[in-house]
Amino acid sequence: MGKVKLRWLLVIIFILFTVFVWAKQEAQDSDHDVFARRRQQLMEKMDGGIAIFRSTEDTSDFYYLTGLDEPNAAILLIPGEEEKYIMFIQPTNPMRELWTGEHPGLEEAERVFGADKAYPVNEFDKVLSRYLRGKSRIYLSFNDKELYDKIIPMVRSPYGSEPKQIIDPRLYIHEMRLVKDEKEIELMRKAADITSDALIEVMKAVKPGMNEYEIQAIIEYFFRKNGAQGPGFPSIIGSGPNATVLHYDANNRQSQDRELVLMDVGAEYGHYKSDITRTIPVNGRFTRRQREIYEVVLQAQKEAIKIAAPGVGIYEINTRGVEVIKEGLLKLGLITDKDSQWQHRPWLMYNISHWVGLDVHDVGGRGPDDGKGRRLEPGMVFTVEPGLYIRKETLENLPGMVGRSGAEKEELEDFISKVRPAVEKYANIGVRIEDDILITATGYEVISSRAPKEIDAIEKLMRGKSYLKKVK
Ligand SMILES: [Mn+2]
Repeated sequence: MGKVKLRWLLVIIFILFTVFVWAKQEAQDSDHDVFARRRQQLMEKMDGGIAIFRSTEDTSDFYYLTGLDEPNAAILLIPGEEEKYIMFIQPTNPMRELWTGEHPGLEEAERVFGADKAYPVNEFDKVLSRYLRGKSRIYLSFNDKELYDKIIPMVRSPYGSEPKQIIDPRLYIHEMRLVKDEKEIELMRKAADITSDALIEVMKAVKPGMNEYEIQAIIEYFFRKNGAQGPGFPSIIGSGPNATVLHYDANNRQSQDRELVLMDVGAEYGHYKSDITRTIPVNGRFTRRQREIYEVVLQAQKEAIKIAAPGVGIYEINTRGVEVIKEGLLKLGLITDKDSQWQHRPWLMYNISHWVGLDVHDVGGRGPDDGKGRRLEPGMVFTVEPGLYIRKETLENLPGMVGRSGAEKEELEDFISKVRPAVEKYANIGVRIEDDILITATGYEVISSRAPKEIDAIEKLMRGKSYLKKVK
């Protein structure tokens, strides 16, 4: 190769390298712009003063504002000041990193995370009391009791500048977290895709005799194989009677032929959670009774999702789901009166929706107690997860369960004797179907729709091949 050619080659390599470094820097910058925008938005809502957050408490709020995932860090936000973003972080320490790996330090706090000034976290108390002086409003989470106890003596005399107000900033942050931006939606889609794919794989692999923890291991293997950090919450794998236990997570029972297995799982991707439930027959075929219960739950779930749109209240989703559940229960003989306020409650005892995001039960609250609740807006993400849980013992416990609804003793006894045959028939059947719904400008999108939930689709998938079936 001639000298000239070599020179050109070097020039080209240099240009490519420069572009690569620049693109990488750009990507990092835009990632951190999101967090800077959120801090700015919060500071605009603050009425002067100073806000204090620690990563040890309200971890998701802390991450939402900083993009920093460190167990021992804190920040101050001081709108109107020259230095308005102060970060406290563990300084880098080569000896410690030998054990724990690399961590961002003071330099990264400013360069990468955009702090105007960074201090070692062990100087927090000393430095904080200086920044507190003369501030009439302090924003701090009432959830962080330790910080609260620390602040009160600091702001008392002798400085003579006791704050006029202490305000919980979660009010503002949770309102912001409720509506997801494009980047968040992208991460949530990815989390839902990974979870759906894991459910597809496990449907192919499940067979009678498989232990609940084995099913859990398969799902979580596919979570990590496909790039998730892992499960975003403890996986619930309930076979047979365990499917009727809402938050069962012992996951150590061996499944039996002709049983259902309920899998309530969710991968975490880039700090965002998904939350999907599928209920399948371990041998690949629903029995007639399982099918009857399943179809009621599926119908209720689909009907409830169908009404989702901007302006609809989150409670209305629940009301619609419960309405369909009641119609089904009446047909199956599990209730005697469709208009009863309490009869369905032994079989479905919770509200069928919650927000999802950085937390699996995400913040934001259910809104006004006006029968409609929080009105949906584009960018909100929530679950729709009706279920039916038929336990024989429930009839025995019924007086306690519906006691507060005001049903009379005779009314209860009459109900129990009338539904007992149906309860015996469907005993130990537990079904829950859960998807993650994103509200769009015109309606909704089921972001977990990739995981099949129709009976035919599940049975077809379960007849498919899985290399995991060969493993003894
Ligand atoms: Mn859920």
